[in-house]
Order: sequence, then structure tokens, then C-alpha cells
Amino acid sequence: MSASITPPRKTALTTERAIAIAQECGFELAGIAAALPAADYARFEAWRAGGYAAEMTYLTDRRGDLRSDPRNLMASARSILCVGKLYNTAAPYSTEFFSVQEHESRGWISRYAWGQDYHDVMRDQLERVAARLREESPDPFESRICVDTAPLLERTYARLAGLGWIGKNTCLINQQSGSWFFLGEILLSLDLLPGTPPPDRCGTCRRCIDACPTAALVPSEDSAEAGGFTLDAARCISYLTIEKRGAFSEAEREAVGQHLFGCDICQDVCPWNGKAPVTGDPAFAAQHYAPELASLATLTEVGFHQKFRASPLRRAKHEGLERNVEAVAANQAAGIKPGTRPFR
Ligand code: B12
Ligand code: SF4
Ligand code: SF4
Repeated sequence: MSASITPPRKTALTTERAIAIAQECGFELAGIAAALPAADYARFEAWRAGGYAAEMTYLTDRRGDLRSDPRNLMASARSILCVGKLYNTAAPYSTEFFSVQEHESRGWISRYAWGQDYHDVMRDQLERVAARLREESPDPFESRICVDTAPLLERTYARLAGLGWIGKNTCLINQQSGSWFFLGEILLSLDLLPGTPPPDRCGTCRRCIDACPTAALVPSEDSAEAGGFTLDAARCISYLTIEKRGAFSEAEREAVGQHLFGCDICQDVCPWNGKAPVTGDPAFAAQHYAPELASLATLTEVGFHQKFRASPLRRAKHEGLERNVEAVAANQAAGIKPGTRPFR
């Protein structure tokens, strides 16, 4: 007669195990934050009340209000598994690239948009993490994946989870990894022990403030800590070239300089990115970063969708990219480079 074997009872999922699973699934950074309202929501309120959200109505209307509590996204949420995914590659920084004269006929696409669309890449990997957590947890649980577009204060919860501090350039910076990483989250109905935010390491540095060509990093009225800077989207090249719809004013057109999509300057100059590690994920290999304008000027609507089907450039739409190409071409013809015409 053979003895029946009882499988060992699974032990409850711990923070350490959840972090290890996230790392095994391709996220270099991971940590846990409590799924509770954060004091930072007041910063978000002050920011949008100050008019710094420009025309991003998804931040100023009721969809923005949902950011007050992560449980608005999933009522049973108890913890947030916050992850960071590196996207840096060995290709040059925009600040170096445009110092070379023969590159002046090109336009800049920002670093985060050189490979595949991170929304898709991160969501697939987060689904794998959620499946692994389910395999290992003795208890059933609810979960919800967020990447960028969900109404969640992603930098706030990533900081609370211990992934980095908020720099004066407003980016989340990690002491070892710099700031070239995307953020994503899984809301969990499990109780996991939260991490601890690291200290601010900007100190007296203000390179990003001084380098921003449009003076978009402005003193923040709600925060005297960390140098107290915030971002005025209406002045930011990233906002103008990605989020803004419709024609540019002359000042906006001059402000974008050589930027076709997004802007990297305030991260290029950051000393914490001086030796930033590069990603090993082929999804983010540089497919394009400083195209000749001529190669984009003749793109049709159909051609745009074929070329950028799986790229973050989809966000600007064909008409947005067309506007940006025309702006950069006009700036090159007039000899306007970023920083030569402050946007004030
Ligand atoms: C709207 C938006 C933009 C806008 C506005 C950016 C901004 N700084 O607010 C524009 C279009 C300009 C933009 C640009 C970029 N973006 Co963006 N964007 C967002 C989005 C959708 C919302 C951000 C938001 O709520 N802004 C309002 C301000 C008030 O919030 P916040 O900057 O997040 O600040 C919060 C905390 O950091 C904290 N906080 C702020 N200051 C301080 C100071 C102290 C001392 C403390 C303790 C806390 C604190 O309180 C704030 C409120 O919670 C997030 C995704 C998300 N769901 O959060 C991505 C996100 C912030 N963007 C991202 C990226 C990659 C970019 C670009 C690099 C893309 C590019 N190359 O062009 C640039 C970077 C420009 C910059 N310097 O921020 C990443 C940032 C990753 C990181 N390591 O920080 C995110 C998280 C998307 C993602 N899922 O990866 N973006
Ligand atoms: S992304 Fe560019 S324009 Fe925007 S704050 Fe940074 S340096 Fe300034
Ligand atoms: S450039 Fe300096 S001040 Fe700006 S985010 Fe980096 S360390 Fe902080």
C-alpha cells in the first residue's frame, strides 16, 4: 500500500518574493508601496491649479481627481508593486549629438521612443509577473496592471516603494540606475510590507534647471524641499512635441528647436545619468534617434502608421509629427537651436 503525499502548504507571499519575481520577469527595479492616498496628491492639486498641466485635460478634469486614491482604480487594493524598466542604450545624448556640425540637418527623437512602445512591452511583462505571483500565493487575490495611462501618481508611489527620489528635473532618479527607466505597477489585494523612500540626492546641483532651453523647470510654490522645482508643461518641449494638439504659435515653434518628439536635455545633463546602465532588452534597441528631416517630410498618413505602428511616436499622430517636422525644418533654416531663443 503506498502512502498518499500531501503537497507542502505554500507560505504567504512576502515583499522580498514579490520583488524577486518582478526582477526575474525583466524589471530591474521593484518595490512595494501601500495602496493608500499619498501626501503628494496635494502637490498634484497645486500643480494643476497653477495651470502647469497646459491642455492635458485628462489631468485637469474628473479623470485627474481619481489620482487622489489608488483604491479608485481597484477598491480592494492593499499594496502596489511598483516596477522600473531600463530603456537606456549606448547611443549618444542629445546634448552631445547636436554639438557635431554635420548632425545639424537632423531632428531629435527622445530616448524613450527609440524602440517598441513601452506600454505594450511593460504590460506583457507585468502580466507574467501577476501570473507568477498567483502561482506562488496560497491565497487568491485581485490585481490590476497600470502603465502610464492609468490615473495613478506613478512617481509618487515608486518613490514611496523605494525606487528613487524626485529630482529637480521632476524625474524619479535611482542612485545606481539614473533616470532612464519607465514605471509600471500592479495593484494587489494582498498585504505586503512597503519599502522606504531614499533620501534626496540632488543636493545643491541645478544642472537641469540651467540646461532646460525653455525655462520649463520653475520654482514650485507648494514645496520648499528638494530645491522645490516643478514642470510648467506649456513651456516643456516634451509636452509641445508629444501632447499638444493643433498648430504651434511662433514662440512654441522656436522653442522646440531640433526636437521632433520629446526632449531629453534635463536628463542628459544629470550627473546621475553619467554612467547610467543600458538595457539588455532588444525591445528598446535604438531603431531611430536622429533621423534626417527629409526622411520624415514625405511620410503619408499610411506611411506614418506603417513606420510607427509599434512605437511611442503613435501618440503624436501623423499630423503632430508633420507639424513637428515643419517646425524643426523652419528652425534649421533660421539657425534656431535649442537654447538660442529662450521661451519666456
Ligand atoms: C503628464 C506626464 C508628462 C507631462 C508632464 C510631466 C511632469 N513632469 O509633470 C509631459 C508631457 C511634459 C511629460 C514629459 C516626460 N515624461 Co511623462 N508622464 C506624465 C504622466 C502621464 C503624469 C505625470 C503627472 O501626473 N504630472 C503632474 C506632476 C505634478 O506629477 P509628477 O511629476 O508625477 O510629480 C509627483 C511626484 O513626483 C511628487 N513630487 C513632485 N515633486 C516632488 C518633490 C518632493 C520633494 C517630493 C517628496 C515629491 C515630489 O508629487 C507629484 C504629485 O504626485 C506620467 C505617468 C503617470 N501616470 O504618472 C508620465 C511619466 C512621468 N513620464 C515619463 C517620461 C519617461 C517622460 C519623459 C522623459 C519623456 C520624454 N523624453 O520626453 C519626459 C520627462 C520630462 C520631465 N522632466 O518630467 C515617465 C517618468 C519615469 C521617471 N523615471 O521619472 C512616467 C512615469 C511614465 C512611465 N510610466 O514611465 N510627461
Ligand atoms: S524635457 Fe526638455 S523642455 Fe522639458 S523640462 Fe526637461 S529640458 Fe526642459
Ligand atoms: S541635474 Fe542635478 S538637480 Fe537636476 S535632477 Fe540631476 S542631480 Fe538633481
